Amino acid sequence: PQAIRREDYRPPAWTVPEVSLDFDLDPATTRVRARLEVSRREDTVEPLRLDGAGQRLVSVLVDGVAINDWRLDGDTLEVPLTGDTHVVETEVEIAPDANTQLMGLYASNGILCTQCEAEGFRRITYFPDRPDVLARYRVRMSADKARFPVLLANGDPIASGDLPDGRHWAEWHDPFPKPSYLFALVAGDLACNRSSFTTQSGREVELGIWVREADLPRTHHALHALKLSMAWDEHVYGREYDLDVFNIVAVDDFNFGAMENKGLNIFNSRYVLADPDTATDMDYDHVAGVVAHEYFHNWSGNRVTCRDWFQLSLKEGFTVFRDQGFSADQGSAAVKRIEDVRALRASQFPEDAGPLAHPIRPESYLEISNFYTATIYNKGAEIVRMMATILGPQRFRAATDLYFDRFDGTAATCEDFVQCMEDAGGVDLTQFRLWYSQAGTPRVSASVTHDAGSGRATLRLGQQVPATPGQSDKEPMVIPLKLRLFGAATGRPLTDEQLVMLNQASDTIVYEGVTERPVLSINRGFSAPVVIESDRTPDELAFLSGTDDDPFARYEATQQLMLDTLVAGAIEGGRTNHDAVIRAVSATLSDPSLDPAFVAEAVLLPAEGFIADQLAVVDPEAVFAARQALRSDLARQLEEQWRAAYDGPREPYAYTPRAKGSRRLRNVALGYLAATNTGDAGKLAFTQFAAADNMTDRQGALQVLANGDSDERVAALDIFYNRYADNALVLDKWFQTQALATRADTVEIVAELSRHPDFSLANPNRARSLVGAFGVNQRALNRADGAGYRFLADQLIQLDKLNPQTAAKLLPPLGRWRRFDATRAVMMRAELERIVAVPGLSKDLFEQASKSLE
Ligand code: HT7
Ligand code: ZN
Repeated sequence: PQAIRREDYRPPAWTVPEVSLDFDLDPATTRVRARLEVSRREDTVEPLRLDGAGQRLVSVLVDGVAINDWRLDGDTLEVPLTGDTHVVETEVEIAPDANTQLMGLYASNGILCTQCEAEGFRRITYFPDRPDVLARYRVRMSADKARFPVLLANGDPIASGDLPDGRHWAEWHDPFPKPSYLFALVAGDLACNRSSFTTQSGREVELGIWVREADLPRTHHALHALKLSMAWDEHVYGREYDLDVFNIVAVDDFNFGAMENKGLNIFNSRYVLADPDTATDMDYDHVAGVVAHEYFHNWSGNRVTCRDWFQLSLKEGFTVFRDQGFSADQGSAAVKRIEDVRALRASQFPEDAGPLAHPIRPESYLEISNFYTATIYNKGAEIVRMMATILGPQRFRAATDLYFDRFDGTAATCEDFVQCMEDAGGVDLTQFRLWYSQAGTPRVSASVTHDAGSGRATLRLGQQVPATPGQSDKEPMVIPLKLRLFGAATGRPLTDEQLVMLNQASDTIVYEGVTERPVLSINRGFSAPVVIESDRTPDELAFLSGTDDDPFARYEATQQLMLDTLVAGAIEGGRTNHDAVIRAVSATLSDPSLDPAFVAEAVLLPAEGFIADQLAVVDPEAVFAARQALRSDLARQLEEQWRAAYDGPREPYAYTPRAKGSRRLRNVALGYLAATNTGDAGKLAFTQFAAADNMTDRQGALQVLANGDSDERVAALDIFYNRYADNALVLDKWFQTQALATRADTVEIVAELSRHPDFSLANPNRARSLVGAFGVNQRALNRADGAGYRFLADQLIQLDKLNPQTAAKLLPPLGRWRRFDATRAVMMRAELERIVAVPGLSKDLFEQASKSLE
């Protein structure tokens, strides 16, 4: 396959100001007539080239006359045109029922729906399917009225009516020019939870959440989150909604979380449906976060879109930053920051350190859908966050206002965004731009020395950006570090918090008048997405864990202390001294001033994957053993505190920050109580499981049971399965819980589950719940006999035939072979080679597997 390069970008030869689409909808064969008003850009002599993929071309007309001198170059339709403006009409046939890739127009449980980002529109009709061609769309749909009573598209509804043969039609018009990736239609038997929102300028917007009738009671949280998001974007960014309607449709088969189509968002039902019986607190948070994310795209993505797909982080990084801000404002900002950093470390740091590392603005790709990555999204958000930190809140808001104003209705670049930050912020971001072009997570060294006699403290900082594929030499980055010094003896702050811009390979900062030994609190609030390597002692980390005034830094000190202990344990292969961690956790548990939600995060051990990332050569069994040893020591030595946390005052079920925090801490405590191995752990978990009046408590208990081998394990899994056999989203949890289990026989269990009648690779949620969860289960995937690698590769090869995008997303765990011992590395490479050799392999999976072998 041919690589697409950023440097090859050329503006489109033809623009398409107006499009009319006419869909004769039928799941087996849908007929699409497209009428494109095309306009030649000055001085181009190129023919009109329209992208296509997989459709059957029926006819081509130019200015109302059928032509035969069109040409198909692969999937591209070339139409020779002589004038500067023409009307080009095409008619094609497509087969939604046969579409298992879930790109373009497809069927999901009887609903016809579309997914066009990034390049799905070309699977519907011939079009210049690139984000810098903005057109106004008029859409007419006709369909069988009994099967598809609801017909939705982008923009506002214009007209509808009945047809003689039991069919009906509807017409929609979107007044905002948009790229083809934002096109959407939905046809189905759907019920609507309706409401309205009055914008800040007094316009009434009709809101609708469309689902199957039976799911209506589970739509209230999403609707509420939508209204909160609309108000938040007005309040925080001054952005108002611009159409008369805003619809969200939930579908069960979806390659991603959701899609921000103009006025007609289409969601994976997982991010719409929630009620206490079926959704955990985390599910509720994700629903609100994804609703907000898609809504915020209306400005950061739709009104201002991307010039080309290399600029993807322009909309995704910025929109993640915006949704993170929204979620932080709904509850504890500190806990939200901890969750976001935990997610970054779990998914983006390994990506940045592996064979698929890429900058947030990549230079080339084979298949763009492989670049919807944690780097583009989450690291992209961190880079926007750093600019917000550098500018401060007022200037950052002025810069985003300028950006929306300057680029409204256009397709912009990352450079345009940074230029607005400079223009409105009055700062020079020349060197900062390296964050857009250099991959790899910078490592920052920090050490403080103190001369008690002179009262002088010296902070020495250094940075090193590791080599990544195609980038061996790196320039020093601009790294904004929030830091503060505390007195070790008195616990007093010795300095104010300061923002240090580390922009050279090394730097030194001298503090005078420091009368006691200082302890360094650095990268407070995780001000930069870097790894800090400091020489702080276990005592100093324990001190910060108990006293730092920045909650994130306090969490971080506890984690660093745990991490140092676990790494030592994994390397030494035996018991290391756990005392400092036990003291720090005990102090955190007994500090009444702390929010229980924060305590729950702070006392959790770093994930196995993150511990492994610190090692030169990963020994997964040693990592697992070190983590289990520390976990059971913490469990036994602090048993009374865990029991007190578990038995403490309980909130009745409510989705409030307070009640959520109490459930979270109780579930974490249950996990530790189970790790005491005192025999009654299974009973305690089962009692919670059986008595739970909400999914958070039920699933929390089930995960504890699934990890162990108590008698109650099988009973609980059976009860859970039988209770939720009709609910696909909850059955996903049943599969996922077992795939994540830390048992020695998880590979066998998962292989058995892949043959379960309820398992199917055709549904991405189900595939991710088993195969995706298994891929992040360090112990099971990396089993010494290679059975885990084999299972994963087998599943990916099968999945690729149905849904290449989803298969490609699940491949990266196999690409980490360089991090393991020679035996495992050979086995992982063998599986990658087996994948690459499959005849007819998709471009998606080929790109991921072949790059992983390099
Ligand atoms: N912008 C959306 C991306 C997306 C997507 C990409 C590839 C294949 C399928 C997809 N569905 C949605 C989602 C978002 O970031 O909001
Ligand atoms: Zn997005």
